[in-house]
Amino acid sequence: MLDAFSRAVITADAKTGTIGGAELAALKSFIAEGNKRLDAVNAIASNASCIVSDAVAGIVCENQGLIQAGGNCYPNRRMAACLRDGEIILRYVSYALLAGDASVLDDRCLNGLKETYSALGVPSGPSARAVQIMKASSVAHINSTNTEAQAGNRFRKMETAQGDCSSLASEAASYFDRVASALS
Ligand SMILES: CCC1=C(C)/C(=C/C2=NC(=C\c3[nH]c(/C=C4\NC(=O)[C@H](C)[C@H]4CC)c(C)c3CCC(=O)O)/C(CCC(=O)O)=C2C)NC1=O
Repeated sequence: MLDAFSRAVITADAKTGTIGGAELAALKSFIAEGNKRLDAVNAIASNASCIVSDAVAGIVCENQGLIQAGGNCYPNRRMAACLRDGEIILRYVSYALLAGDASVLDDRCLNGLKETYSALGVPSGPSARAVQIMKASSVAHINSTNTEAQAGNRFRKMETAQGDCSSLASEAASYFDRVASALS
């Protein structure tokens, strides 16, 4: 498992080089923006059960066959496994965002997941769709653009300093896209 720092080291070592100006500048900004990153991780982690249950409710709403006999969220044992998988995926995305590197997500969550899903008959379309809904919701939480209209009585605004989190939001989005493409 790598993070932004160890990634810079192995990249330099692979070229038998020193860690140069561009890498140091990137790490400097990683540190300078560190509090924002922690807030972004917290925005996901503190809202995880809401983000996951909303995504799974969404795929069931769009595809009711999932909870009927023969569907992969039926019976409750499978629904529970599905919700648990959503939590697992979101947790690894939050680790990747904390580390500033996708390797923890790749190695400990995505490696072999597609094969596991196809062996168990977990459908890839709804899985990828659940990941996309978690992405949209997480990005809204990071950017603080979530609204009462979307969330209803579960609406919750994080008490963070307001600022530009767009690059962290797109970094987080890229980890969700990574999950979706690993499953397809
Ligand atoms: C550390 C990383 C890690 C991951 C990622 C993981 C995933 C994982 N998901 C599984 C099952 C499952 N995953 C789902 C998920 C879904 N079904 C749907 O229709 C939806 C589209 C989707 C939820 C969004 C379901 C229903 C099962 C149970 C399938 C079965 O037993 O028939 C299984 C098989 C074993 C089990 O049931 O626990 C694994 C290994 N386990 C891990 O340890």
